[in-house]
This record gives sequence, structure tokens and C-alpha cells, in this order.
Amino acid sequence: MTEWQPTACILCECNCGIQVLVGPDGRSFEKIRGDKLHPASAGYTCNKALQLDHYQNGRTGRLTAPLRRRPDGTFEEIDWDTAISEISERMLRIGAEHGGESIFYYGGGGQGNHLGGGYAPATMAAYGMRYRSSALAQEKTGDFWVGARMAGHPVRADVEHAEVALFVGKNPYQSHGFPRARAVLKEIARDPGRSIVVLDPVRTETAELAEFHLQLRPGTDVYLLTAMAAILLRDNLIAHDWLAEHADGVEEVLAVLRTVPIEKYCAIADVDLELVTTATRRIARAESVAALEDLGVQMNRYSTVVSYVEKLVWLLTGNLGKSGTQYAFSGLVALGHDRGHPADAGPRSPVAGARIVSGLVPCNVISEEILTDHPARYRAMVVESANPAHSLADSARMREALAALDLVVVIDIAMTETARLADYILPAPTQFEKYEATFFNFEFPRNIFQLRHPVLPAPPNVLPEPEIHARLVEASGALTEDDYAPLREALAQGREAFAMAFLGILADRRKAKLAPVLLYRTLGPTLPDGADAAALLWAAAYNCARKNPTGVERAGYGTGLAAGERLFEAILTGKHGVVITDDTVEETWNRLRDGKITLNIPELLAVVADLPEPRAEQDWPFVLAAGERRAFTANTIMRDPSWRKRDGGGALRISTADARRLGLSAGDLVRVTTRRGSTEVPVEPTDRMRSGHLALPNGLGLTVFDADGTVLTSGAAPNELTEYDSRDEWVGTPWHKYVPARLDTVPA
Ligand SMILES: Nc1nc2c(c(=O)[nH]1)N[C@H]1C(S)=C(S)[C@@H](COP(=O)(O)OP(=O)(O)OC[C@H]3O[C@@H](n4cnc5c(=O)[nH]c(N)nc54)[C@H](O)[C@@H]3O)O[C@H]1N2
Ligand SMILES: Nc1nc2c(c(=O)[nH]1)N[C@H]1C(S)=C(S)[C@@H](COP(=O)(O)OP(=O)(O)OC[C@H]3O[C@@H](n4cnc5c(=O)[nH]c(N)nc54)[C@H](O)[C@@H]3O)O[C@H]1N2
Ligand code: SF4
Ligand SMILES: [Mo]
Repeated sequence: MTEWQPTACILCECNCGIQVLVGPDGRSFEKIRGDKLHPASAGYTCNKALQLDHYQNGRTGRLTAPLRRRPDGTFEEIDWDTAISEISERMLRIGAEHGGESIFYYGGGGQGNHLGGGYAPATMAAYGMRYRSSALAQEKTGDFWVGARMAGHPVRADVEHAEVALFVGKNPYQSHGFPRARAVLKEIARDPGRSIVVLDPVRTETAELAEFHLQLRPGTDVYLLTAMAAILLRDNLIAHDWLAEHADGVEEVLAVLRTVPIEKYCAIADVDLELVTTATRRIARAESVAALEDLGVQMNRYSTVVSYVEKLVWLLTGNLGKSGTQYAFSGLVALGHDRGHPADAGPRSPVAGARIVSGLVPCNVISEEILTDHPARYRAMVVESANPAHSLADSARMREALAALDLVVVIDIAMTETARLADYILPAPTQFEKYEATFFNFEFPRNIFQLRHPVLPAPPNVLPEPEIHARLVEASGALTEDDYAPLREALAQGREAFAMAFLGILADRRKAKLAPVLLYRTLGPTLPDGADAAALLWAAAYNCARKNPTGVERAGYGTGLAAGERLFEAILTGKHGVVITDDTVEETWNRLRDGKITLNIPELLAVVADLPEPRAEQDWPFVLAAGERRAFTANTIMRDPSWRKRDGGGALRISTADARRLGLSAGDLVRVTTRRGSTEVPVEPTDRMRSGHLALPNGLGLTVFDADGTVLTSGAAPNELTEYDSRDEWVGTPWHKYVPARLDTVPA
């Protein structure tokens, strides 16, 4: 293998195309470069992609065989047949005793892998499982719910073409979130006709490029954004004509904004009224505003209400459905869709009665759903490609919850903090050893999908996730050869006959849920080069062509059933990524519910109308942002600590003024204490932080074993400090960016 091979970076949702050169040892990435042939990233990468060998070959505690826990807590290797049959028997037994819905599914994919998780619904159906969750339900569900209520369809920001880019609790310079983020930010900053507006208590790299940095007091976005919306009204900057055409509920919203004490709210946020006013006027004057909100507000006080007011700011100024604003995207697979039930309706979790958004139980209530004697409690959990014992709030409680279950099954590539607590661990190939893809397809107007081909062989005794799901489904008895035979016969006559036979099966609702495995076992083996895992994409391509025929046609795939087939072929062979749809911005209006925006969400507007003054936290002089994105963080995907070229210990950032007051210099150890826990970390004083604010990086504090068995832990695990019940009232998302904290110096 001496050729550059195309694949993608798996460390954030951008999934930049990369090319790798495998070294003479046949396993290490000797060189990595951006893939100029990738249609979205076009050669761009950030610093992190170049470290991917640490994911593939680093000290990760790679899993190489199925493992079963012994009574003493150690693990023993078992063969796959034993693993699958024992897991299946135990799941069937739990289902018989307590109902399949007592088996919970968590995860399904990280930043780089969604293909395997696409087969999980079949396993869920086979065992009667009903409840699931993933990391999305600890960050994005507030945004999804508000979006569903207002638009009936998820939208994304077209930052690249925007005159004004508005970032609310988002640091794209480090976290990205749209293609070629650093380059795009610099382009906007350089252009005198364009501006960046940032709401962030930290002077981030993004804030440094901004014309307007509103460096607010942590946790006060709801006041500042409400003041901005009110300024729009006060200064007659509302896009009345546009709203008359495109929105309902305008009057109710304006009535509330009329009563907002603008000056007082700016004072609460501690941002100069003049600055807020000029920034707001800049937004109103722009031809186009693209707005991105992220964890700084989605994991903070009033999170769901903030998601609402943030949208009001760009909707009241008419920034939807035109270039450089927001657009309703259509990916290959629907992501983030929710029915948008009002607060008193819609599905709820069985024990805590928490609102389920986009089919996901709030992460923060999972432990409550387990640690109880309620008869409907979860009894078992299947965890796939996620590390909830580390990534969810209140790790100690999460560990307790996992220990209380009758069965925990983990599918991963590495011995993670969660895997260590499992009864069975099922090892998968890494994302470079198998076909893989993500459904983070948000590009616009030309949307991109990349089916990555394996660039390295997998170790002998691991199985890709689709195969694991197929075996679990078969072990349950839900599918047998008898189900595959008619599809295989149809396939022998060609794909068209197969499509007809498959449609026939979809009519049977029980079988339809097993469709991923049906496709995998029938179409899968006929795909070239062992691309069985891509079978699911065949149905996805047909669906995409059915739902967005004009976009697919414009992308060059023709019309009708044949378009789906052509799109699938293109996906299968286009190793560098392909354009799947070519959309127009006007298409947004066809995708919205009734072609309109609903501006008034009564429950949330009522909160905006009556915001109480924030109270100071008596015993907690600091606000800790637990989990910041930095140049060398990547959730827990990279377990090998040596991938960090800087900030290996994950310093606690603190303002220079606070550090001076406490007599702290760079590298000094401090003890951070919260209501939930306490940990020692080195500090990094910086003038980027406000006084009273602290920040710890995310993804640190992993425990990795070196070859000789020594334990390597670097940094603090943020969720040893967070509480499960510090969360949003509407959708249960955690307030990780607002953890009241105290600092004590540690004697040297
Ligand atoms: N380098 C790197 N990139 C990543 C990841 C990673 O681990 N490392 N993870 C990926 C994932 S999973 C996600 S979800 C995204 C998240 O991406 P971001 O949300 O951009 O990341 P964060 O750094 O967690 O938070 C964003 C900003 O919120 C600010 N903030 C803190 N408190 C407040 C507040 O009260 N108000 C406001 N307005 N801002 C506040 C912080 O100072 C920070 O700059 O990043 C993705 N990209
Ligand atoms: N306090 C605090 N907590 C946070 C955050 C924060 O800001 N503060 N951020 C939150 C956010 S936004 C997110 S998205 C979550 C992320 O947290 P999680 O959803 O738990 O995901 P990751 O940390 O990305 O872990 C991914 C897992 O997938 C495994 N993996 C990698 N490749 C493969 C593969 O091919 N197959 C399988 N089966 N497994 C694989 C990795 O080994 C790892 O265990 O963390 C959240 N936790
Ligand atoms: S981490 Fe960097 S290189 Fe990797 S996908 Fe994200 S932006 Fe691209
Ligand atoms: Mo995330």
C-alpha cells in the first residue's frame, strides 16, 4: 500500500476529506494530508486530522476479541458465537420478564461513524426495545424542539455566504461546525463589507476575529438576546413586510418585546448598551445573517429558551430562505427531525416522564430511569460507539446506574471507561478498517456524502457493527433464511425486481423495522469489494431521490426510480465523496410546515416575558465551563494522551486578575470543587477570560493503560464535577457550561 488513499477525519462533524499514506509496516499512517478532491473540504483540514495515527495505532486499549466479565470484575475472551448467543438469551429473558422496552439503547455513532448505528434499529425491533438516546440529547434537542415548533424542519446556517456571521456560545475556530471554518472566518474578518458578531464570555479565537465581541457574563444570554430582539423593535429594524409574508404569531412576540427593560438586561449581561446597540443594528442592516448557536448556550441556563430567542433575532430581521442565511437542508438520512409537540403533548420517558425529542430520551434522566424501584425502569443497556460513563453528566451516578443494570453490552474499538463496566464487550474495526460514513450532511446548496472505504485491514477477530446487529437479530429468531430467500431471488433478476420485492416487505410494519438487516444480508453480499455495510445506503438513496427529486436531478442523477439507483452507484464508487443533491435556497419554503414560520411558542414566550433577575450563587464564587473545545480535544475519540502537542494536562483557564488575586501562576495546581465533586488541575491564567469564570477542556481524564500495564491518566474528567439534575426544564439538556464552583490553592 504505497498509494495515497482517500478517507476522512473522524474528529468532528465536518469530516474533512483526507488522504493517508500507509507506511511499510502496513499499519501506521505515515503521512496524512487534506484531500483536494473532497467536494466539501477541498483540501482543508485543521491541526487535529494530522494526529489520526494516535486513534488508529496509539495507546488506546484496542479491543481485539469479544470479552465477558467474570464475577471478580476481570474479563475473559470468548468466541463470537458464545458472545452473541449469551447476549441474545439474556436480552430475550429480560424482555420476557420486563418487556423489551426495559432494554435501553445508547449511542450509535460519534463524530465520524453513523453507518453501523444505522443497523441498530433492527436490533431494537428484534428485541422489542423502545427507548434510546445519544449525545444529541445532551446538546441539540432544545434546538431541535424549538426548530420543529417554529419551522417544522431543521435548518442550518450558510456561514460561508453570509454578510454577518453571528456566533452564540460557539467557537468555530476550534470546534468548526461548518466546512473550512478557520478559512471562512478569516475571509469574513478580512472583508470590510462583512462582520462577525460573537456572544461569548471568553475572548476566543473566533471572538478575536469578530468586529463585535459581546463578552457577556456567563449564563446571561437569555437577557442579552432578549435585549437585542427588543432593540430591533425599539429602533424600528423589524422586517415587517417579510414577516407578514412568511410568519405567523408576530404580534404576540412584538407585544412581549415592547416591555423588555433593555438597559437592565444589558447590565445583567454586563455588556455595554452602546456595543449591544451597534451590533444589533449591524445585524439588522445586513443583507444576510447566518447564526450558529452551540454548547455555550445549549448547555447553559435557560438553554431551550435561549435557542428560541436566538432564532427570534434572525427571524425578526428576515434571515431565512435566502443565500447567506439559514436553509432547510435535506441530508441522505433525516437527522434532527422532531414532530414539535407542544409542551403538554408528545412522548415521554417511562419513569421520569421526561420529554422525548427526536426520539431521544434526555441523557440527564437516564440514571433516574434506572436508579429506582419503578416497575418500568430500564434493566439493560446496549451502548454502541459512545462513552456515557465519561461523557454524561455526573459520572459517579452514571457508573452506579450502569452497575445497577442486569446487563450491559458495549460495542467499541477500545477499552473505555464505559466498556470497563460492561458484562460483554464486542470489538469493532476502527473507522479506517471498514466502510464507514456519517449522516452529518448539511452542506448547501450542494450537499455531500462520502462513503469511506477501508484503508487498512481489520484484525482477525473483530466484527463490523452491521454484522453484529445482523447476528443479534438472527439470534433472536426475528429473521431467518426464509426471510432472505425471496429478496435474493428478486435480486437475481436485477435491482428493479429487488426494489419491488423490498417495497412489498416494507408494507409489513414488523418486517419494515428489520429492513437494515434484510438489506445487509441480501443486497450486501452482492456489493463490490466487501461493501456489505453500504446496503443500507441503497434504501437511503432511493428515499433521498423520492423526497428531494429536484435536488437529486440537479445533481445529475436524473429522475424516477433510476435516480435512486444512480445516486446509490455514485455513493458506492465515489471514494472522495460525492454531491448527492443540488438545492436551491427557495426550496426551504417547501420544506417548512405550511411554508411558514411560527414565531410564537407560547410556553417559551411566557418565560421571555417574565424573566426573573439572576441570583448570585452564595458559596460558589466561580462559574465553571466544564468541557471546552480546544486545539487538542476531540471528545473521547483519541484515547492516547500523547496526541496532544500542547496542553497535555488540560489546564483550567482562569482570568489573569483572579489568578493574581489568588497568587497563582501558570502550571500551579488548584483544587476545583463543585456541588458534585472535587479535582486538582494545573491553571493557565489568561486575559481571554472574564473574572469569575473558569474553563476546563472536554474529553480529558481518560484512563489508558500503557503496554507495560502502567496507567496513564491525563487531566480532569469534567463530569466528575457535574450534576445530573442541573438541566434544562424543557428537554433536560445539562448545564455543563454553568457549574457553580470554588477554587482552593494546593500547597506546593
Ligand atoms: N477541537 C474540538 N472540536 C470539536 C470537538 C472537540 O472535542 N474538540 N467536539 C465537537 C462537538 S461533539 C461539538 S458538540 C462541538 C461544540 O462546539 P462549541 O459549542 O463551539 O464548543 P465549546 O468550546 O464547548 O463551547 C463554545 C463556547 O461557549 C462559550 N461559553 C461558555 N459559557 C458561555 C455562556 O454563558 N454564554 C455564551 N454565549 N457562551 C459561553 C465558551 O467560552 C466557548 O467558546 O464541537 C465539535 N468540535
Ligand atoms: N461536561 C461535559 N460533558 C460533555 C461535553 C461537554 O462539553 N462538557 N460535551 C458533550 C458532547 S457535545 C458530546 S457530542 C459527547 C461525546 O461523548 P460520546 O457520545 O460518549 O462520544 P465520544 O466521546 O465521541 O466517544 C466515542 C466512542 O466511540 C468509540 N469509537 C470510535 N470509533 C469507533 C467505531 O468505529 N466503532 C465503535 N463501535 N466505536 C468507536 C470511541 O472509542 C469512544 O468510546 O460528550 C458530551 N459530554
Ligand atoms: S477535526 Fe479538523 S480536520 Fe477533522 S473534521 Fe474537524 S475540522 Fe476537519
Ligand atoms: Mo457534541
